Amino acid sequence: MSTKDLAKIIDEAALNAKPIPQLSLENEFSEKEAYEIQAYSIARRYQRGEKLVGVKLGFTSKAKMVQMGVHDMIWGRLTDKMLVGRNANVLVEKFIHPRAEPEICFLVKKEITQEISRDDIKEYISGLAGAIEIIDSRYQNFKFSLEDVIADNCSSAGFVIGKWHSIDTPIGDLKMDLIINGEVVQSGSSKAILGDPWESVIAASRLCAQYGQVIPTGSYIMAGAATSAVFLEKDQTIKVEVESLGTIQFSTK
Ligand code: OOG
Ligand code: MG
Repeated sequence: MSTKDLAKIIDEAALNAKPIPQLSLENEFSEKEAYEIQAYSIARRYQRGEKLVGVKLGFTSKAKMVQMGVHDMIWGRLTDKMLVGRNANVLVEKFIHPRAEPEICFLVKKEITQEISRDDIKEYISGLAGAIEIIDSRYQNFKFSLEDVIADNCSSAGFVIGKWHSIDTPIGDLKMDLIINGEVVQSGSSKAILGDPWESVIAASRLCAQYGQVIPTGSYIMAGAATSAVFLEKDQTIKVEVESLGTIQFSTK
């Protein structure tokens, strides 16, 4: 099957919240082709009127790589349809088997078209916030190869952004807790994200430039989770508490 045909399959699985077998079981495709499938599947979303609002990194922490059995960093695209408002009440049936994870989000001040360095950060980034990502693999049993998950837009399904803070806020080693119905279910540090979440901004700039994806002004960069992700059920309150950055919350129904 062509990468375009595979993109249709993965897009429809997401659209209908119907899990599919791993694409790689019946089709051989490279990492480069996996990104092509992702791009085609997102193009289908754009055709339905969705807009690109940011990019995300995945597997930037050891905890996530170990949980999912993969070995490399990946990136995906975020659209306006995935943005979940703070304190929103989200219908779990919209998803296949959603999980939540604690993240840090950055606000892009100036379009990024090439790899940037630490010295460029002030020019390109205007804010940072605690965040929650909702991931939802379109593959049965949340099981995939690295190529599969890239093709599946890195399981992207939703994200909630907390209040913006100054980029001068130290974020190198902040406690990050994921709390479900009042119980701390995951606890980690922002340090788990590539040793320092700012490294995710650099990595996003490099990877997006490599694949010809501009990171637009006003868009978001999600750094990747600091801890493993946890399955969601209905009637839950999901909170992420990030030291210095406050609490981000939503609920499920
Ligand atoms: C892939 C997405 C990984 C992260 O923050 O590491 C990711 C998955 O775990 O299904 O979003
Ligand atoms: Mg994530």
